[in-house]
Amino acid sequence: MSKIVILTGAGISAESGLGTFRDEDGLWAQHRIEDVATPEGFVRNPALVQAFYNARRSQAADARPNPAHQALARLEAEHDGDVLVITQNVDGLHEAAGSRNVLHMHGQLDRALCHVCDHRWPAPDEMRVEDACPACGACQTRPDVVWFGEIPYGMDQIDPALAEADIFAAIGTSGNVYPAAAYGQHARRMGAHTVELNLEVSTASRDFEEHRRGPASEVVPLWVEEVLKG
Ligand code: BJW
Repeated sequence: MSKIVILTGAGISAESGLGTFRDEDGLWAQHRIEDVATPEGFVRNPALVQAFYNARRSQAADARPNPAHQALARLEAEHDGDVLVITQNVDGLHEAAGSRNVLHMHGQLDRALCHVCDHRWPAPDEMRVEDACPACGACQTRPDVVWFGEIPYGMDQIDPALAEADIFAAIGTSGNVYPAAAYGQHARRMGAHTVELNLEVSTASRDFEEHRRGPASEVVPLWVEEVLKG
């Protein structure tokens, strides 16, 4: 039974209407990373950070999965083996499409985290600076997302999954952010067949043996069809 590991990035959700980070009109063209995606930025101006994530939570709540998310859910349902989706995305579109084996390595918009006691709970639609943690009462609650300088989630599951993968595919990610940017190279060294599906050449393209260029909603369903046919 073959094992398939898939890394997804913002590009897979772009056709669902959610902005990417580093494309020309992406989030980092409108917001400074240091202000909204670092623990230091949160300490400096928590209201700005909460407003940034409240707006994204609201957009994500309105978004619907596209054919790429749906194709990965079909792959999990129909493949005679393991399928793990490691997503860098904080939206819930893989789950909305029906994927069950999903690891959110950069956290989730619909979860809240207490900066003081590490308690986690479902985030309200609007998080506010003055919200108290339901466990310890401290007023330092934040979105449960992984900022620069923080350790991503699931590292203990990801390394063995990459080592055991027969196929590793990266979809819609620019290869600029570590550790995810090194997964193609790592999986290939460990013996996986590596495929990149992206609109364009990425920083990590050279680490992949096979490339499928085009919008995720078109190239992912075609690739899934081929994998299922064997
Ligand atoms: C389409 C498409 C369509 C468009 N169809 N494709 C120096 C050297 C090396 C590393 C470091 C360094 N200095 C610091 C570091 C580490 C740092 C890092 O990588 N920095 C880089 C800037 C160099 N990393 C970290 O700090 C991480 N932690 C860490 O390393 O801890 C240490 C440790 C690790 C492991 C074990 C033990 C210790 C944490 C990184 C956290 C990143 N957080 C963010 C924000 C999350 C919350 C939120 O969403 O706001 O994660 S930043 C942002 O970038 C977000 C994304 O998940 C991440 C990746 O972006 P992604 O998904 O690739 O999006 P884009 O926009 O970049 O690319 C979109 C792609 O889609 C493009 O290629 C398009 O072509 C394509 N596309 N439309 C198909 N329709």
